Amino acid sequence: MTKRATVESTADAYLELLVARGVEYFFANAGTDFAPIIEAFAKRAAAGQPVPRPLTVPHEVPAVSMAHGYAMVTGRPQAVMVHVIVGAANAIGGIMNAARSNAPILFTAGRNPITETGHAGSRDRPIHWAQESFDQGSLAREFVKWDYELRNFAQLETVVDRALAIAQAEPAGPVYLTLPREILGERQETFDYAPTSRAPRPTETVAARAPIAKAAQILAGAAHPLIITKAVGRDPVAIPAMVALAEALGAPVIEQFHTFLNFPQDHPLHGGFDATPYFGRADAIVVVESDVPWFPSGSHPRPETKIVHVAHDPLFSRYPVRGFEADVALAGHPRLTLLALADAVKSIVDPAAVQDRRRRAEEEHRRLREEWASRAKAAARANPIEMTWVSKCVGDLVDDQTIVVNEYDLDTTQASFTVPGSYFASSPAGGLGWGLGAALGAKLAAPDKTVIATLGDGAYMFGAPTAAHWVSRAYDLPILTVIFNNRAWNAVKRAVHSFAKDGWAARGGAMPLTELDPPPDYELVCRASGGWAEKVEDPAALPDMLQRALKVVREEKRQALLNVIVKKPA
Ligand SMILES: Cc1ncc(C[n+]2csc(CCOP(=O)(O)OP(=O)(O)O)c2C)c(N)n1
Repeated sequence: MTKRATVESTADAYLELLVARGVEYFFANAGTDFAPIIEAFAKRAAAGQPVPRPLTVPHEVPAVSMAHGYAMVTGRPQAVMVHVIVGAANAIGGIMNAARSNAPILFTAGRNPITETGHAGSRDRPIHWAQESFDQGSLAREFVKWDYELRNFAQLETVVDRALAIAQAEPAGPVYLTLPREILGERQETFDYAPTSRAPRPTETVAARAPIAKAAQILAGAAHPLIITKAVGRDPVAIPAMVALAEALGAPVIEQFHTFLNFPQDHPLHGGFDATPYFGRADAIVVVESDVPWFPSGSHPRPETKIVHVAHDPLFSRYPVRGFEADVALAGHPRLTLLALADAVKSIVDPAAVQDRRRRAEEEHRRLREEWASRAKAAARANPIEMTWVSKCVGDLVDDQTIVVNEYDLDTTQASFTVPGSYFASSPAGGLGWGLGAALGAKLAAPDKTVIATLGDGAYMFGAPTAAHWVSRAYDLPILTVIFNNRAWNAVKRAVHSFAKDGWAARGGAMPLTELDPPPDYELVCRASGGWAEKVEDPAALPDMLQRALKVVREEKRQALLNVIVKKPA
């Protein structure tokens, strides 16, 4: 059974279809290629027809990051549209982030008209010659799961449904659809389409019984099993399955380089964020959704340690080189794999050994918390403010209605994230500028939650803050931004220290190419878009300032920003 809609153009039909497919938002950074789309939005508004809500985002980095933020909270892809090749080029850092974080996005760009005359959408601007490229899809191709150019009206439904289905199929990720202006602008009268997508939706998968049993044998037979994870929490429902496996084994769970909340931090088997101290003893390790569980050139497991990988794609096949070895690799939905493993382990493991391990893991859990608390205590009065103290003060604000989007500097030892979907960190791709947009997208997805973006001053600047604060005000998305302002790119400095310990750069004064002094008054950037924003230099004032900022966000529903001046790294 099909549905028939009266439409004026392909663009009109496209919007009709996006709504029918549940796409709620259309994050856009427009150009001349948008003319048929803008006309269709206006026509549908005048006719009272539904549309995905159009949001103007005046820079492509936050535009893509907003769709990323929305997808990481809801799991659902939204549409992003940017201006031909130049908009796509600006957006691609964000697409790389989304690809490596498995965030589904329908990424689209107009395609420059190819006809010089003869169509409603033919070239009529000087840029229409220089903005054509030989292969526009190639700009994004390596970092999307699929790309295509819409060739004609007849294929609209098939192409959009295929794009959305591929984006969401695991491992999820962005897809790229280019939309030629002539096609979008073509006159149409009716559009017949199926009310719901009939594109194949691959079902959840789990490894066969034999490899699960083999992995369970390895784990149940180990004296010191260990679980390392980075991103299994992308699926919040997988977290109870992680708990089930950890409890079945009595094994500590380490969130190493984590980009999601993967295991409740207050669970006694949460073993912290650094696996190094465990490697000497671990005789079996389960690596769960982790592209980089350790550094082969740094601290790593003993060669005889048995390794089990659990992931949608344990090969991380989109990475050119990744040499982490495995004795058993269990592909499929980690939630199902972990539950199956937990069941298999329970039936064969020695309960006394589990009890014993659990007792030791709990002791270590307590010891670590004491160590982290004393670190915060020591930092509390330090002036200039220390990063640890900012982390502790922000950490104290986290409740079960908070989402933190962390691009760089929040130290999670100083917080206690326990609710699935409450913590998100930068993509493994590390394209800076993600945090501000992702926090706005998260707020759009979870309007009743308090969203806090914790950003380095570097990360803040990469996030096109003028555009992001504008979006926050224009679309009523009040978030709290906390800038950890060390007036430097410390990550780059750290890389230099590790590359050339005590070398020229480390011994000299100001390290070239890593300094951000003199710092702008970032609070003024937020105030320029109607936000409440202050600079904080006194460590004792920080908790109160954070409370005031939260009040602004929660009660006045206005964005807030704290520019926290912290100790400058060497
Ligand atoms: C788009 C992009 N450009 C450059 C880099 C390289 N880079 C990695 S970390 C970093 C500095 C981050 O600075 P900041 O956010 O202030 O945090 P800090 O390192 O000072 O803690 C830079 C420039 C990057 N990751 N992404």
